[in-house]
Formats: sequence, structure tokens, C-alpha cells
Amino acid sequence: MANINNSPSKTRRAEVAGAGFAGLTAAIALRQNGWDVRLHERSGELRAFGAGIYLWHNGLRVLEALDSLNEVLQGTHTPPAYETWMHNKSVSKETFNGLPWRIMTRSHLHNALVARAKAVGVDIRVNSEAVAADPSGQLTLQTGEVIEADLIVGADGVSSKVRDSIGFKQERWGSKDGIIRLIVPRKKAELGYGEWDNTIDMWNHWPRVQRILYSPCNDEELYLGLMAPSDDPRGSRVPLDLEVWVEMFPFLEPCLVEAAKLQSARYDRYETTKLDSWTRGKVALVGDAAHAMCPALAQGAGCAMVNAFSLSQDVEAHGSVEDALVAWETRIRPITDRTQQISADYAANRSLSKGNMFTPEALEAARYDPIKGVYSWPQ
Ligand code: FAD
Ligand code: 5PR
Repeated sequence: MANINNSPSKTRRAEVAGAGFAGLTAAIALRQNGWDVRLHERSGELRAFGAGIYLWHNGLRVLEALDSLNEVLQGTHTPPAYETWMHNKSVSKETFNGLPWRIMTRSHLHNALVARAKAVGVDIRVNSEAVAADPSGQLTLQTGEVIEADLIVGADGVSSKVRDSIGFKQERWGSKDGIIRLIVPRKKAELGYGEWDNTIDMWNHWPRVQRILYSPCNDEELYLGLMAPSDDPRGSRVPLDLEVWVEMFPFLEPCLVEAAKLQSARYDRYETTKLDSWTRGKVALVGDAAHAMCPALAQGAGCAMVNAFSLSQDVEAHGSVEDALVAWETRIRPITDRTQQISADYAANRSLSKGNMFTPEALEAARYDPIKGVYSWPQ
């Protein structure tokens, strides 16, 4: 029988501010569910900032749902173990009972998500800065253009204008430590004897607090995180003060020499943001805009991606977008809150230096499977 209902079913439209890992995930997931999606990126080009990133089971499952997992797995690495050293002695080697995890460069992950966004037909606008949003479903751009949509996603990072234009109640604080993050050549053949395919979290509390998180991304690229207190002028200096780092980590000299050449190196302190709510009307905040966290558990992007993907599930499951957003926050936020709290405690107390700190509680976010909405990989 011919379809006698001639009213066109209206395609729902989402406007997403920010093409980081959170915004790209939200845009792809919504588009895959049939939404019209426009993604606004303030910068003139689509590129990832920063160096390397860890993804765990939760983030990898999101990539599976976005049909990007196989591409991301190519040219990335799962170390045989996550090793912790204290004063150059190994104190633990963790393998997480088989829980999947992966290290990669940020540009690798970002490129894969951008390619997928384009492939599914997300309308990406660069040089398009969002300056404000209205809970009734409006996004205002820097050009003065005001766009109406069924859903506005604020994924515009830690200094979110979407968030601040609406006025959520927030707590923000910085930590005493910070980190220089770089990608350098592996130089494996020059490092001498050692298990250099492992992640090695090398801590020193004495004579100065200096730590290197050594994270191989693939055969060629190594992610180095060089941590020092922000009140240590030499440890926090960029470009790198080669002498203080080689003195403490002489066995990494070939890599550190390369690191010291990088003029663009930045020292960043950790930031935490906590909001009274992640949603207002038709506006949802995801990623660092909603819940910037300390990196100790390497879950900032993982939680961002899970939350963005879960949002796309919940707007399908509820009658109105407003109801869906409230249900989404109630359902998914507790995992992020607990992870943010443990990450903050670990960062404040430098707890990872003790080794064996990836307890079942610490791995809660990592064990979550956002596709099924259950915890996998019991620890
Ligand atoms: P962002 O990456 O900040 O993206 C925001 C995007 O929005 C950018 O492209 C920006 O240009 C754009 N933008 C900004 N303002 C506007 C605007 N007004 N209009 C339009 N566009 C705008 N997480 C992990 O999961 N694993 C890790 O191993 C890990 N390591 C970390 C290490 C360190 C030292 C730190 C500090 C964080 C780490 N994180 C890690 C956390 C992770 O980097 C962040 O949580 C994640 O990148 C946040 O993604 P996002 O998309 O919310 O924000
Ligand atoms: N884990 C990861 C990381 O990048 C950092 C930390 C822990 C993957 C910092 O860069 O504890 O600071 C940390």
C-alpha cells in the first residue's frame, strides 16, 4: 500500500561546538543515528593538540561503535605491561587481567575520527567559533549568526564558551604538579638492555620530584610525559632543561636529547572542573567543558568519548531532548565523577608512584562497556 502519510518525518538537527575527541564522537554518533549534524571548530584547521594518549576498553568500545576501531588499532601499541619504577627500581608490572588498553599519538586518534566524521556526512566548519548557547536550542557564533537546533552540544574544552554563556555553577582548581608532553623518536636500539616496549612510569621523589612517563606509541614514536612540580623552575622549564632530566634519567639520554630540540614544548598544570549540572534545556556539555580531570588514570578523553556516545543513545530512547539529557546525566555521570575524584586524589598524593594502583575502583571507567551499558573485565 502507498504511504498515505505525506508529512515528512523531520530530521533532527544538532549543532556541536568543538572538534576535539568529545565533539567528534558526539557528531559521528548522532549522525550515525540519522541526525543532521554541524560541527563547529574555532581553529582554522582540524588538528589534535598535545602528544600521546591512552585509551582503555571503554574508549576502544566507543571507537568500535563509531566503526573506527580497526583504523585506530593500526600503528598503535599495547605494551606487554604497565610498569612502575621508584628510584629506578621496578615496583610493579600491571596487566589489568587482560583489560584492553592502547597507546597512540593524539594526531593518530584525531585523524581517524575526522576521517570518520567526513565519511558519515558530518558538516564540519572550521574557523567557526561558538560564543554562546541558549537552553531553548540556539547556538550563537562569533560572526553573530544564531542557529536553531534540536540539540546543542558544548564540546568546546576546558574554557568552554557554551558553558560559561549559560552560567553553570562550577568549581575549578589546578594542581601543584604539571607535565611536559612530547612525541620523540623511539631510539630503541640506542637505549641498551631493558623492556622498552612496556609503559614505564619512572618516579623519583629524591633529590627532586621528577617523573617520566615513558609510553611507546608504535615502533617509531614515543610519548614522553616529564612531570615536575610547578614551583620547580628547572623541571618545568621549556624547551627542556636537558641537564636536569639527563641527570635523573641517564638511560633515556638519546630520547631526551631529541625532546630538548622541541621548541614548541609546553608545560601544563592539571586542571579539574566540576559543574552542578551538565545540561540545561537542549544544551549538553561533554568532555573537558563538563569534567576536566587530572590525567592520573588517563581517562579524560575516555570518559568524554563514552559520555558523548551515551548521549547519542539516550536522545533516541526518550521522547524529548530535554528529558533525554536529564536521563543521560543521571545515568552516566556517576562513573565520571568517581573517576575524576580518584584521579584528583592520585595526582595530589602522587599515588601512582607506589605501583599497583590500578585497583578495580581506579579501573571502573576503563571497565565500562558503553555499547552494552555494563561492566566487562572483572578485576
Ligand atoms: P579538547 O580536546 O580541548 O577539544 C576542544 C575543541 O574545541 C578544540 O578543538 C578547540 O579548538 C575547540 N574549541 C574551543 N573553544 C571553541 C569554541 N568556542 N567554538 C568552537 N570550537 C572551540 N585522557 C585520556 O583519555 N587518556 C590519556 O592518556 C590522557 N592523558 C592526558 C594527559 C594530560 C597531561 C592531560 C592534561 C590530559 C590527558 N587526558 C587524557 C585528558 C584528555 O586530553 C582530555 O580530557 C580530552 O582531550 C578532552 O577532549 P575535549 O574534546 O573535551 O576537549
Ligand atoms: N597517565 C597518563 C598521562 O598522560 C599522565 C598521567 C598518567 C597516560 C600525564 O601525562 O599521572 O600525570 C599522570
